[in-house]
Amino acid sequence: MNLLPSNTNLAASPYDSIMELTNPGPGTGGLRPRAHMDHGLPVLSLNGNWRFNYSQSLAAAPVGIEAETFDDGAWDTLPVPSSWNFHGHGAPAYTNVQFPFPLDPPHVPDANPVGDHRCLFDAGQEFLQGAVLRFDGLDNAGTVWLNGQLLGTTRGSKLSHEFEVTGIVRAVANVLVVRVAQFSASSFLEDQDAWWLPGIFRDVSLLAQPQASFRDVFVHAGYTAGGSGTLRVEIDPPLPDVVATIVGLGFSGVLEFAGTDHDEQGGETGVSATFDVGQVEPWSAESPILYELTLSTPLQTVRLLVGFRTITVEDAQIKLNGTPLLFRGVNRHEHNPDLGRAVPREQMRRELRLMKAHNINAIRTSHYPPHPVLLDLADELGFYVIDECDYETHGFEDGDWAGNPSQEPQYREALLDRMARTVERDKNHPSVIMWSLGNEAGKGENLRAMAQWTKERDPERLVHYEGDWACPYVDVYSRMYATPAEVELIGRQEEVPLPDPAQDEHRRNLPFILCEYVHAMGNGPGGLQEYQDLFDAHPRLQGGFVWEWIEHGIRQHTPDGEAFFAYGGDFGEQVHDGNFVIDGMVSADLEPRPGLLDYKKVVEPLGLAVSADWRELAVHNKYDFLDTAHLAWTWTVAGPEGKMAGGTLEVPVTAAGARAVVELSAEITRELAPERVLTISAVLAHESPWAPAGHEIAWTQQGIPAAPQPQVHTTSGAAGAVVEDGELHFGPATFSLSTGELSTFKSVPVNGPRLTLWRAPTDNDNGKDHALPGSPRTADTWVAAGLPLLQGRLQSMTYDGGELAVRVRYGVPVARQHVDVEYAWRTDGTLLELSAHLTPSEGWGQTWPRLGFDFELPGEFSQAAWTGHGPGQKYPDTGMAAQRGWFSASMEELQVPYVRPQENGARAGVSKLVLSTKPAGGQSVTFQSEDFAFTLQPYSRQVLTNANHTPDLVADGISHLTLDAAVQGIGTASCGPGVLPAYQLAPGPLSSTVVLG
Ligand code: IPT
Repeated sequence: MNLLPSNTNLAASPYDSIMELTNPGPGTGGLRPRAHMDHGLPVLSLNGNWRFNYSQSLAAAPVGIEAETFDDGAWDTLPVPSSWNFHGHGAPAYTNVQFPFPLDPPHVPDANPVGDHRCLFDAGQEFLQGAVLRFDGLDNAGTVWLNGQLLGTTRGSKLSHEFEVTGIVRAVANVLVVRVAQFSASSFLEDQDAWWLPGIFRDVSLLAQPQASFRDVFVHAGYTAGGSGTLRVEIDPPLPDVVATIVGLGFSGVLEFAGTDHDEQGGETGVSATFDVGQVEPWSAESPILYELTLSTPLQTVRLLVGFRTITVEDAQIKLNGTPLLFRGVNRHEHNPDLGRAVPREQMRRELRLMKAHNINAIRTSHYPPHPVLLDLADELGFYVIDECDYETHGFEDGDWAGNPSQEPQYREALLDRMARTVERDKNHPSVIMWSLGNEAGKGENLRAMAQWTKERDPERLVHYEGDWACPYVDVYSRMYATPAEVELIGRQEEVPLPDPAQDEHRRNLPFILCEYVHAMGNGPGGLQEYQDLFDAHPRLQGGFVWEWIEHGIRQHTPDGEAFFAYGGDFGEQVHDGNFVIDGMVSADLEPRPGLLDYKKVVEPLGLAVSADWRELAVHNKYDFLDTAHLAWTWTVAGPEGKMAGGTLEVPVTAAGARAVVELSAEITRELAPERVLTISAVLAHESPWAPAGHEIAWTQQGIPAAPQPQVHTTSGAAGAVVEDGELHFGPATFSLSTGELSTFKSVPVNGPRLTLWRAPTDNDNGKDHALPGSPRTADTWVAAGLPLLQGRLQSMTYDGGELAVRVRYGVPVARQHVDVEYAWRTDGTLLELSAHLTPSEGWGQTWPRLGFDFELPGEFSQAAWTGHGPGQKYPDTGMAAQRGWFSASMEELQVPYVRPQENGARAGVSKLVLSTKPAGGQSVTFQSEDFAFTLQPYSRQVLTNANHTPDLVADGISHLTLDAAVQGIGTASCGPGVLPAYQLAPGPLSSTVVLG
């Protein structure tokens, strides 16, 4: 028996002291952070297939893996970069605010998955004079060995980490070993609202870095009021005889250092004087002009794309080159439905092109710095970027932020390290105009220290942080999900004062942005226009960033191969937040949701309006910098038969911010007639890097496409009512004597109408209105009122020789409240007119989701053609993208495949709907009414209500049609304010007439 020395920790793993998973500090052994750039020296990508071994815990992980001689022959193969959960190892897990492990910092759970990675590579001679190994993203804690030597550890999953490998790397047969633990003390700093996805998910590279080469460059490129560019360059180390050239400006010269800077780690930087490079084209998101700057020595040429721009805060406004900005922004997480956080470059480009094509001009990189390539694209395509540090501690909020790392000294170094890694990596990007300290991390001295460090290092950009509303160390007053009413007060500088007058004075003079607003979860967001109107009205309000850009659905397949998107809880997680991760303007595979189309319309950079007499077009150029010279103009006149006339339009060039009124030609004006709609569009005159020529930027319409309503003249003998074979025959229709409902029309089985007050709750219906703290979920109030269980009881059916009157009382189980409906039917033998008079009893709640009538037709009636708003869906506070006109679509096309199925697809402002069995010709039934909405679905509302994923929506061979006389708005209560009063549907009496033909 061996006696153990006293104090031996029997539970320890031999790797504990190397991996230091409970160390709250930054990683160890790495190099100081620096900019990403084309450094003009050899780079070897180590991306590819590596050897991989997955263990459920450190205790279960193999030992000796770092040895060159370790035999990994039995290991799996894994692509790097990757999120290993997407390659058959472990499972993804989703939580929003809550941590899925005990809140016991800096300790990590024993069930801490470990991924061991091994890669064998040849480097070549060019790396032997000096080299650096770089990881661009490794979630969460890495320990790295090269050729058996420990290099160190990484902390900060979405930040770059570099290790010096000079003297360790060999020309051939290098063995790189990386042990990744899913959780560490730093997991408490990375509580972002996303899947927990471990892995080396960004590039790994080896960079040649000989002694006498640039380690780092910081380019300061400004723009003066006089129109010239200024340049100041910091070079680490301060090498002699560096030639700086900007070919596009005919600028070239040897850099002279006006001084040197020393950092804490002993590094030295040469700082040039600021010099004037002459007249330049400034950079902006609207006109992203970049110049290539080269910095050359005999050994290397560094290439940087430089944009000249100056960002300031003046008059409580953020200004770029002296001009106030308006952010039309989105929050962007990194996600791919098949790969997790390892987002391919082509996807990044596609995402940014899609954003530009939808009039988006700003990105907040929520809540961590993005893949470095994203910022290259943002510079090139033109976006204002709030670059956010990889930092969130939201799960500490419960319990009043006790132990929050923002205030804990033990986390201070790690937080400063994260901030430095963010700033240093991205400091040369003109698109980055603000640094953000992180998201939802409470308050505390560590945040102040991060802000201070940032200001000292980069005084030429702004500092953002939303979590401390007193704004003590930031340049912008930023909030999330504030109501329009509060935003308006802030816009007027009339917000509720802070207790400390000095702090209040400071904040009241800061510009305001909504770093998150209008939660794009499911059907919605409602109420976009109200915010935009405020941004337009008050200069202090500089726009906002929609939460969020992309849904984080994970593509899965049913046993019979049907694809669908999975969300939280679908992978057996014990603790999860369900579909709260599905809240984007585009699906996980980048299909625009209706909310994106609405956003494009609401933020369009032109305010256009045509006068009622079609004689004038008013143009308001809402760009911050661009005139309208890049646009071409088209007009179209449409009617029931489609496009009637159209052409191009001459619109004089209007300067940024200016307004003009253009007289429309007689060719257009003479088209004015009832049942005609004029549409004027501003489109790209030429191809741009993000859209082809002809791409629409903005549009306006004049004219109402209302179909004339048919009159039903009942002449004697046109239609008597007779009872035959147990049914009532009335003109072209038959009715059930037991329900009083229509059973056939024109020999087509048509069942209905049946009053409905229910909709399959949207995610916003399921939310709690932030504006009314303590209020219940709206959908719960509807369920409590029994709306899903509404049932009719036929009270009477009478025929007076002209009119058939059917009285039905609709009630709900348990309760007394009810709605009485009198259906009055008339016919001229061909047409059938229905007037419904509805009288609710006392005792209903505040709102109803809808007031509609259900019909069922055979499933072959699957083609809709309508007059009204389209082609997309529209609810009272959404659907700004829907135009007025004449549209058609199949039943399938009418559905919006929300990941968690819910009410969708209503077409509004409709005056005529034709349902047919074929796109053209075939049997048809027509519904006409002054102004209604319709939904047409291949499954019942109950199926839609109960579905959790799209494969649950199984067609039942029936066309389920609902005609709505009124609809409740959508709002954005899934996170934010609910439906604004103007869009709420209060229970009340109503009369409505529809003619079937
Ligand atoms: C806000 C978070 O900042 C964001 O990351 C996301 O979770 C969003 O909510 C909802 O999807 S915080 C919220 C509690 C106001």
